[in-house]
Amino acid sequence: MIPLRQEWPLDVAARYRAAGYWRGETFPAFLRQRAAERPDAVAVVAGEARWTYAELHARAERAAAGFLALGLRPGDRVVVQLGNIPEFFSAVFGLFRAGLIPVYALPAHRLTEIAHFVGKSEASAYVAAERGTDGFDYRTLARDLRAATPGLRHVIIAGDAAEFTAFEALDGDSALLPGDPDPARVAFLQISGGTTGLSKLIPRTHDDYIYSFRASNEICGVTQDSVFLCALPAAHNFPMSSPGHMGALYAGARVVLSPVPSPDTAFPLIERERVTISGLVPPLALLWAQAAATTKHDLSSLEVLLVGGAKLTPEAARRVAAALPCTLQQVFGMAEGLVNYTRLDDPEAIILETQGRPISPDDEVLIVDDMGEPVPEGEPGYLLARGPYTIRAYHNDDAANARSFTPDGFYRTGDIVRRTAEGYLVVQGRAGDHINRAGEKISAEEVEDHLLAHPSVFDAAVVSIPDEFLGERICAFVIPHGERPRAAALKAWMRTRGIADFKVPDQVVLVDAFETTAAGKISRKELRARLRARLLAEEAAG
Ligand code: OOB
Repeated sequence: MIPLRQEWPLDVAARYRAAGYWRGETFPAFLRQRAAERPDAVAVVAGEARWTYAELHARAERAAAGFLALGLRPGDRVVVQLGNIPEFFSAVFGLFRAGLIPVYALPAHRLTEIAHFVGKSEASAYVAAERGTDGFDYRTLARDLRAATPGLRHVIIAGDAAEFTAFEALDGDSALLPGDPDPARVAFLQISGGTTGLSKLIPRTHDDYIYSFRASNEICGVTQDSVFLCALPAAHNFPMSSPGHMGALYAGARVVLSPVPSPDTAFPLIERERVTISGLVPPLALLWAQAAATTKHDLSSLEVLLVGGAKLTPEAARRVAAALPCTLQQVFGMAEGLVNYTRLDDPEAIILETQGRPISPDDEVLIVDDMGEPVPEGEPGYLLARGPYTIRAYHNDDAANARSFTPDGFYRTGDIVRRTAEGYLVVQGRAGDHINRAGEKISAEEVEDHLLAHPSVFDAAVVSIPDEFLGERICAFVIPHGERPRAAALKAWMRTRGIADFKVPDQVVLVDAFETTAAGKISRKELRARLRARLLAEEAAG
């Protein structure tokens, strides 16, 4: 197995410890501590389940012993694909407790993606729920996965497990549980948004990640009296750590899981549980704002609504802030690390018009031009970041590491930003060819590769198109090969590729050829830019 690494230079790590960012805390230790301090406080509410800290801790201990009893060993990786159900927490804290490494997949991922995560992480086990909220049966996926990934030894299913191991039945000898992990070691693997090709794996350590949500708690006002509503998928970095369910559990607060993020489901939960804080992507925030105008549910307990994952325009921010009875907090973050927040007491103009400033005084932010030189203050440029919770490398991906990090360890975020005189960042665009569809990041290259596998597709170029509701949508330009494929048929075929539904193009445009220049072929990047510009011009012309 390729060892998991996430290392900062020794002197830098020493500085982060001395500054009190890295305190040697770990996931299993903090849950044990909360369970000891406030055993009867409710930690997780989901459907009918209301688990206290003592109960969550006990369930995690039992799951941990059960994972080891299956033959899994500390350091083994386990792909976790669980939606917003309470087992998400007993599973991941069980894995942490056993020294196992969760690899967080989203409920929307399908066979192709899960097989990639299993292969890339060399996972020994896969944990999923019987079914998703959309009715999808993960046991079917698990069957195909077993055939596709011979290294996978265990499938563990929450709910009706069929021929697989039942999560609820996991049990073992707690005397065999290991001691707490080394806080400097990798705790889990998060999935990258993926700008080029397939998703990369992001190793995060106990020290760095716990710092990010402990500091976020302070910035977002989370205390043990807070009630955090997790409406986005729990496995995503934003609802996990900004300040997220992990921040809430760290604070000893209550986490309420909403199975889906729609106002119909979330608003009754806000009323019933007196939710104080939640986080949404911009399209959902707009939906909530619209629904709030006519709802009969009492939303007055809400104090803070975080919005991020994609750009919230000032106009949209104004609408959200006006419609909801709480403070809007913009958040601009990434699974690789750096997170920026507007502060709760910032002037309105900053909250509406910027994406915030970094969490840490030791977040180093550079804004550079094409040559890597810092741009004049206030000018837009590429954002580079380095700091106490920003990774220095992806797992097992030399090519991506060479592309994504500077020799002195800055992460190239791919975002184009400018910094205001007050030190706040305004996101203006991005360098990479990915589509940010309602906060889901989709690699143009990955979608093109799938399209190219269709017999009637000669060539394909995938671009993002501004979309009023989604922020951006996926448009595929396709040169047919032989018979002209129908757009609907091509989309339906994409759905058979075992990929997340959000990667299926929203729009397919058939073209006879792609432009070339007098000098010959143009780059993919330039081609995508031209196609996009042409479509936008045509749409503007009506
Ligand atoms: C969050 O994380 P990821 O890893 O899914 O995506 C990161 C990328 C950023 O590089 C940026 O391109 C975009 O998503 N993004 C935003 C944004 N927040 C994220 N673009 C414009 N405005 C924003 N507010 O999306 C994520 C992780 C932690 C907290 C919040 C979001």
